[in-house]
Amino acid sequence: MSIEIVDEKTEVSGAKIGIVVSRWNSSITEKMLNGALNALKGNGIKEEEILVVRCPGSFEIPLSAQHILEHSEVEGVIALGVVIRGGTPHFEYVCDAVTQGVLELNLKYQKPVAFGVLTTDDVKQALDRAGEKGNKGGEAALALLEMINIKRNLSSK
Ligand code: DLZ
Repeated sequence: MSIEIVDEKTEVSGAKIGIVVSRWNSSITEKMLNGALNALKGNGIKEEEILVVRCPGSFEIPLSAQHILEHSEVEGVIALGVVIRGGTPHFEYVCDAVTQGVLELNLKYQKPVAFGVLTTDDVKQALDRAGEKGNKGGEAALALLEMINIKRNLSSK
């Protein structure tokens, strides 16, 4: 008997990918978008296979991602946003809404929607996670590619 291992592989070819990026805190979300694009292109995704949709704020991310899933042929979506506690009186509500919304899309469409939404105490923390000390947009892109590979692998059985 042999053990089959389906593990982290991020190289993907021929996959259309959607990215929804919030314009709120756009100087930070655009850095995350660059991180995501670099990670995709570095792992076999061609520019013409990437669809980028910008939306007003993180609250609008789930519906925007749903539109992408409904109206395009993507294999998955990367959700990018930044919610900063200090500047957001209803921080918990926005965070809960986007987190729950993204989770529901994953299960409803059975396609990965990677969660690249920063929820931070201040701008400094957000900047650190958007390029100064790693890039969560790039990390979300790699998570998405891994999930696409898991699905491809298991659906081919
Ligand atoms: C209104 C608002 C506030 C105060 N803060 C943020 C934030 O830190 N990050 C973010 O992505 N969006 C924020 N928004 C906008 C909401 O997400 C949403 O776009 C508006 O409430 C309109 O529905």
